[in-house]
Amino acid sequence: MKKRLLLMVTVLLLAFSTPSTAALKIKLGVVTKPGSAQNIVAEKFKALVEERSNKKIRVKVFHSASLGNETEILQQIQMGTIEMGIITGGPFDTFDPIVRVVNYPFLFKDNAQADAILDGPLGQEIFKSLETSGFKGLCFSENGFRNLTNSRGPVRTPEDIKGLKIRVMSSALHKTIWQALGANPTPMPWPIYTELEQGVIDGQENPLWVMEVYKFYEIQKYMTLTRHVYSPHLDVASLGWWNNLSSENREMIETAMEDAARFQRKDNRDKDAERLKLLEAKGMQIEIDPDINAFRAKVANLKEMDLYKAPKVHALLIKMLEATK
Ligand code: EAX
Repeated sequence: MKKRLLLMVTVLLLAFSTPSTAALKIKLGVVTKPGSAQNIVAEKFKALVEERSNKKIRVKVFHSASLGNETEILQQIQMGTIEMGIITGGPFDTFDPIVRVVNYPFLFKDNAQADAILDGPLGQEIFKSLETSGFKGLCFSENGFRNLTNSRGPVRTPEDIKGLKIRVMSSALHKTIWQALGANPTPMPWPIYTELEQGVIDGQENPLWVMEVYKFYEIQKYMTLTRHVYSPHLDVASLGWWNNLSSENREMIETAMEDAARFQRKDNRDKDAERLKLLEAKGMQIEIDPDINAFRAKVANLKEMDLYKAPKVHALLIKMLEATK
């Protein structure tokens, strides 16, 4: 008898303790594999937001392009079939050319300057603009400063990259930069190991972590620390979905993403010195002191190009160039 009573009480308790609202489920897309910069942000965000919400918010990270390439992930976020993404600045610029402003060559001097500007009002102007195309920008995490690698020969000056077949991100800006530098660029979505291995392309450009995590040292003998573009990720949500969230959930998601981004930027930077040593030990020949002024001169007139012609894009570029002088 006692046992049956206990059972009934337990059943009742369980029935009434079931949360009245089901957990909020978030699908988050990244194009890279575990251990990559994007995945470190995504996993940290998941851990923080699930813990802080007592699992009332649940995040499923779809990695390694299982939801498509970055352009396709962005399209699905626009439609609202995916809630969030950690997406590299490059492919973003076809959705809103204002993103070209952050990818402007040789814009930021160093990490501290990039953080101060992207976390400040100029970064917010980019996110404000993105609302027009259906994205809610939460914050910036980072890929990092991009460097050139190739399998053809050492590169110290723009002369050395004449005709070099290089892969660039799906971005008109990145294609234009490499054309201006004298290379022969082809836009392709990530990943690109096979194309490099088979010699469809001679080179590519990415931050140091990529050469390590994707083992490019196996197939790219030469690296040049060009640091030609500071490459952020835009950590975004679907605007329609975002607008329907409770303010409590928005607050929780936004602060968790900001904390994840800060954590990842530091993590990425802390590891760079070791990465250089590792890549050298793996046999890469690294040019640490290229003729940056010669590279700069080749892209000096980019700001006058059509890429930056839209009035709001041009206005922000001018402010950004002023702020980074
Ligand atoms: O993070 O496509 C690219 O070159 C990106 O930098 C890639 O997602 C690696």
